[in-house]
Amino acid sequence: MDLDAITKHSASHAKPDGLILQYGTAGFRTKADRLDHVMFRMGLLAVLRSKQTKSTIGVMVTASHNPEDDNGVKLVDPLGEMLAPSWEEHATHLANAEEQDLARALVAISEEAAVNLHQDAFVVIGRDTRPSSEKLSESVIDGVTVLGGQFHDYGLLTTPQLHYMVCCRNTGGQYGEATIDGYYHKLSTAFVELSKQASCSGDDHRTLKVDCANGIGALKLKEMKHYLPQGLSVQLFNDGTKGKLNHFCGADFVKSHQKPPEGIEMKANERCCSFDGDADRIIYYYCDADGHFRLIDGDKIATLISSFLKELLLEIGESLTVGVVQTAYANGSSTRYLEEVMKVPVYCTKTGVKHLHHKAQEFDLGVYFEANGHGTVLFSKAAETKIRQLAKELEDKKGKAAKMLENVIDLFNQATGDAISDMLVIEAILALKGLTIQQWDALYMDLPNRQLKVKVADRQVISTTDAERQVVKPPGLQEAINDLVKKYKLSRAFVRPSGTEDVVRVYAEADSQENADSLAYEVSLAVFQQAGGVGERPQPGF
Ligand code: NG1
Ligand code: ZN
Repeated sequence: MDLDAITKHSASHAKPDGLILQYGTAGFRTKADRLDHVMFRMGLLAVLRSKQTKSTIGVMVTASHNPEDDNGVKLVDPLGEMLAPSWEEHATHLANAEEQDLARALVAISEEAAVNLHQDAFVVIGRDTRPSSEKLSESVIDGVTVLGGQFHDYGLLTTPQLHYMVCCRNTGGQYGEATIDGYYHKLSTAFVELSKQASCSGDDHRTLKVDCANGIGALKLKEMKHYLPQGLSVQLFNDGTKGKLNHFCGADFVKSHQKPPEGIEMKANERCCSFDGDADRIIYYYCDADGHFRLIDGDKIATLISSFLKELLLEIGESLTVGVVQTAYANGSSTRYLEEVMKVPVYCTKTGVKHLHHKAQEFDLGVYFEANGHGTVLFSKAAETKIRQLAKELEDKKGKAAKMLENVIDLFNQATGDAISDMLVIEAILALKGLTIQQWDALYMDLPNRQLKVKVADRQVISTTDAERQVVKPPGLQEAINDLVKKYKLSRAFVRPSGTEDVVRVYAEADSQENADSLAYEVSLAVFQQAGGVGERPQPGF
């Protein structure tokens, strides 16, 4: 390592004095103008990680569903997974080292992680459409080059597309070709093959309205349209030509406000969906005949997908295990439906896809979705091999089911949740089963719920256990929540410090919207009073 050169380059990406940032559930995320030094340093870190793993490492510049003037960065590990936890710590140390300590911090990481500095390094970079992203990705490249790493800059990509590229490059092209054309080709081929089986469903011309959150999803769906069959017509809204990124639109807005985005025309019973700013989340919705807005969230997506997979598994008759992984935010009705009606085992993990992903790897077919629409299906290597073998050898009903499962494997981005990939799987399933969006929605009734945020002086005063469903500290808060929950029917509530925002999140469910709202308000007040609330006290009503 040329430590002098690194120190010299770092001076032009100087860290603002005293700024401390944490590599959280989604990497680093804050106002874009505070991130230049972090980008440079993540370029450095990606090189070390690449040398250590002898693999290509990804760096994605995005702040997902956050406002337009935020930005962020995360590293992608060799098989397209999230960065390993020990390296999250290295990332935090490196980002927070003062200028004069940077070289020392780099050496310390190399030693601790036993990095062979003579090894070659290769880093791939992607970015979203934020105005700040281009300049910030140049700072990443600066970091990569000064440490002698080689790189390929893919420019504008969705987050899942970058995960895909990393996975392709590290599997010798087995997973797919590491180009944008390779991505479209892989997904569209699997989609066409799977949809072919739907010949008897009648409805051959299907329209889907997509709110692209004024983000990267719009650009990429536009490119992909040429690869999709005539049967599926995708109409884009909030395509970034006018509106602001994630502003009154996008999956996060729709899910948290439980209302349609601005800028989309919805007619009764039309199928609509929203992506988030970097296209790794998807939420469906429609307006019913009475004009009521109906949300179909990640839980209902997981339900649709797992019921389809279970049917196919029944056809092929192999004893492959299926598990669904959720978080505490999963609607109580979805958990009950999956366990009691569909008889699939359901597991609850902490918030953040890395936790869900990890748990899902324990099954042959692991379906994981956060209620906010981030998720995918993982197939174990053994299951994949078995399915591909049956698909090749058999021509009967069993072989047909195996072929469909094979298409599903190819269609899901198994490296991470992917709005485009999930959308195509959902569209194929609806067509195959001849289901309308109302029929899908009617699988079960969501319990009315409300999510709120509370500002406190230090959100870390709250600590939780039992997959974040119980508060351990501060003492007394859990008892207060228990007492409030008892006042309502079919009720449940929990609180946890956010990993991406400086707030405490409150979630409540009850038998009516009014009661869910009221419980959420009362719990927010308890948090405000017992966990050091700051600013305005929570107010009832929304
Ligand atoms: P935090 O801010 O820790 O709640 C949010 C989402 C997560 C996950 C991350 C990363 C909710 C309640 N939380 O985390 O599910 O997606 O952002 O983007 O939706
Ligand atoms: Zn996202």
